[in-house]
Amino acid sequence: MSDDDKPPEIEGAKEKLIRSKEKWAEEGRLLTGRPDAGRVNRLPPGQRLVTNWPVLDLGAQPDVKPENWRLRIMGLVENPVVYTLDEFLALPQQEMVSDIHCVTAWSRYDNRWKGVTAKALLEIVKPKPEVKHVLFQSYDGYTTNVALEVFAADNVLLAHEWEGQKLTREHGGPVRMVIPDWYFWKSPKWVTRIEFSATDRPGFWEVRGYHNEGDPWKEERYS
Ligand SMILES: Nc1nc2c(c(=O)[nH]1)N[C@H]1C(S)=C(S)[C@@H](COP(=O)(O)O)O[C@H]1N2
Ligand SMILES: [Mo]
Repeated sequence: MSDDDKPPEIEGAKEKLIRSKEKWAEEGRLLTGRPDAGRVNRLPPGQRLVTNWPVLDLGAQPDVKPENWRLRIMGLVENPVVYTLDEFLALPQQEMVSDIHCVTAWSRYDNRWKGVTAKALLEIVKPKPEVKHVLFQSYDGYTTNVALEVFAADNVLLAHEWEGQKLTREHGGPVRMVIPDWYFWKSPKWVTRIEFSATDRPGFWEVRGYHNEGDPWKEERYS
């Protein structure tokens, strides 16, 4: 049977199919490796998009003067460090764009952060083989926890700039964590201590009924 013999409507359908597959390829649909890889829908279930940037805290926004800020990275590591802000800003810097998903159901797209990648810090401090968890402590007493592999993701940043401006006090300046793959309660503001540990220690919200992980695509909101 030659091509000319095929009914025209079947030819049309095939074209359509090919075009839709082509579009999938362009969008990278069905690619895995990152939780949001190739997602056509960027908005996780139960979330609504906002264009403002809500502020969430425990009722206090610590006033950490740049000269007083310290970041201590400790626990089961080969090279524990304590950085002043100047020392931290002298580390290799990177810009990254990511979405925020808050467990209170707002999401904010395309936040441009600048800071030091978690990957870079891991290379400096070198966690020991038995490390499985990363525990954070902040200047307001807030704590939270993530698995080592979550901290080690390519898109995790210790940020001191947002949209080209110094990170404001209300959003966690001088320096906050940005862990875009998890709900934002896992991204501590005013961070001052990062501890590498063999055992887990649930943080402020995790002991108050929040999920120990926090994947917005799985709606890991509450435990
Ligand atoms: N130190 C500290 N970090 C924190 C919090 C906090 O209360 N204290 N709140 C968390 C919560 S619940 C959210 S949703 C985000 C809010 O960040 P934003 O205020 O910059 O939007 O910060 C997270 N990090
Ligand atoms: Mo939150």
